[in-house]
Amino acid sequence: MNVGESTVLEKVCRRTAGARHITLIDPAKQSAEVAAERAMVAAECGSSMIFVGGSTDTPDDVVHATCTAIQEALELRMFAASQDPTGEESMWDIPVVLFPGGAHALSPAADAITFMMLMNSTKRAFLVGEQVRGAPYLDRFGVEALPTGYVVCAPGGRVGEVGGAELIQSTDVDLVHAYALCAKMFGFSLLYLEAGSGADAPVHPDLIAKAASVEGLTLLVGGGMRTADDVARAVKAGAQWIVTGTVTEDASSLDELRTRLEALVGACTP
Ligand code: 1GP
Repeated sequence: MNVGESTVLEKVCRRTAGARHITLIDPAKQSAEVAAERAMVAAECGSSMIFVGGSTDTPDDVVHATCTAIQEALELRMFAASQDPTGEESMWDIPVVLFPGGAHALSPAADAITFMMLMNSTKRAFLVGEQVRGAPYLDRFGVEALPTGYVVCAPGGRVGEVGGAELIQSTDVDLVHAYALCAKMFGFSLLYLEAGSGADAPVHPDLIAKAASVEGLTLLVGGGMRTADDVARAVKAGAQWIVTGTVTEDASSLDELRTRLEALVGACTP
């Protein structure tokens, strides 16, 4: 699948040039109402997509409530903008995409899902097991699957532990290159290099650059990015989509969140 064949990816790529920013919202970390408020700030600041997920044990009703609250808030903002001659409707026209920890964390209210293989996992469940469990539900929901190779790099955090990942170290450039080639050969659209949520160091730029040298994949990078400099380094190395979550979760107010996200989104287009 290329970008032109996916309505969700096509929408994101039409919206902005250069690298894009994605705001990750973990439904386990706040109420659905607060999640929707945070997502609206993210959209206002220029995030191109909202990922919903992250934790490994969130029940699907919590995920569904969060997706629904975000979609309703986006629709309301879009309607309000359509009634206002100075309103920017397109600002609110962003996809809500599941970023699941497993087959339990699905919702028909999402526009799409990063349908992931944790490629460097040692556990069958994360290679194909959860995917087999989830596929019939996604088929029934009509949620678009975005085939994603997910590769966990050091330090890896909780996803590295729970996922049983053989972590990619910062010097493993040939290995990350092999994973990127493998993702392309499987026909994945996206390749996601993950350092782990809240990581004390983001994915090393050498790994990003080597993965980016494989054409035909959209390269996502996330984990441990907190500052505009972190984002700029990753973008310079070749990251096309930047995912941040913790900076949103630990902002003390919506104003602080706005300041943070404006800086991170700004750094995506140097
Ligand atoms: C986690 O890559 C994402 O899956 C985001 O990480 O929470 O560190 O921003 P942070």
